[in-house]
Amino acid sequence: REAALKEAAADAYTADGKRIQTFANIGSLNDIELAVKNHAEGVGLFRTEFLYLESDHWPTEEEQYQAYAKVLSAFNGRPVVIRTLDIGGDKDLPYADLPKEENPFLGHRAIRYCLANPDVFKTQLKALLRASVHGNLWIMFPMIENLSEIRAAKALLEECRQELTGAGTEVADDIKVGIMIEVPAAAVTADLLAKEVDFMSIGTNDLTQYTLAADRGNEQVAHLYDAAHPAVLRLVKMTCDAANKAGILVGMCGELAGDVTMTEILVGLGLHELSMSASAIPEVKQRVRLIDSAKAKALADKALQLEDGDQVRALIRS
Ligand code: PYR
Repeated sequence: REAALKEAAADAYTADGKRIQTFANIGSLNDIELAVKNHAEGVGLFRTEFLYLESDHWPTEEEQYQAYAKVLSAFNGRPVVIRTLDIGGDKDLPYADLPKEENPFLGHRAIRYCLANPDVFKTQLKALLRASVHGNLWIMFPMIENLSEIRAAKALLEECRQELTGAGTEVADDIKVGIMIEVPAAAVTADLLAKEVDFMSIGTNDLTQYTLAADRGNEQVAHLYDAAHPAVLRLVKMTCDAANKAGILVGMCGELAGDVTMTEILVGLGLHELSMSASAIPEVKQRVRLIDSAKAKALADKALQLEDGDQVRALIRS
């Protein structure tokens, strides 16, 4: 029993010694406890939306700082990937006065909204920078579609840093900056985007819906929405290849990352980090330890040649 407890607490390596980081997705401050208890090796997606959704006003820099400092401290030097505000799409804010859109998922959401509203964005970025001294902060921009968005977001981040340090506020100097890959265009041009960032994380929920043009909330097309579709897996592979070539970290934080039946294929596609709901971590860690990375790569290569998600799942079962 003691050995089992020790194994649960240990970091995950494949049978042939390749490190696969198993991180937690966190959607509220209450999630921190289970993530720590289940030995998450870090946080791969801290969704900041709850701070905005649970508030009746734009959360202040101080309110945000408290939340970010809390999660950074709880993870004690382990990486904590905090995603900047991802509103729009299916997430509305009463006090934000977002215009009604015909196609909100193709509309003014996430980084697009933040770049157009620099006051909102800078408040969040300053709260993040101030909190950075409490741990190992990685900042992640959502819904990136092109290079100029990354450059504009980084320029605002730098502006915030200058303003804070100019006023004598301490900011960590080793903050990593990355992007989510959830728009097909970003996956296809991942080699270009990789030059501007320290890490990339694939959001398979949005990437799947955009790749297959199937709204994940629409029952009539739910049968088309399948993250195991080889078209999605090929985009994952392109992203991993680009990241590995550029020598940066590549992870996954969509629901696919917590599907233990997919772990071997995901490792075979070249991911370094899988971020999931904390409840899935123990099982995924166990699975990682059984994997031989050469066999996983062969399995992934086979999956990429199949016709649909059902064939991919049949391959896994066999
Ligand atoms: C996605 O998979 O789209 C996320 O935002 C996690």
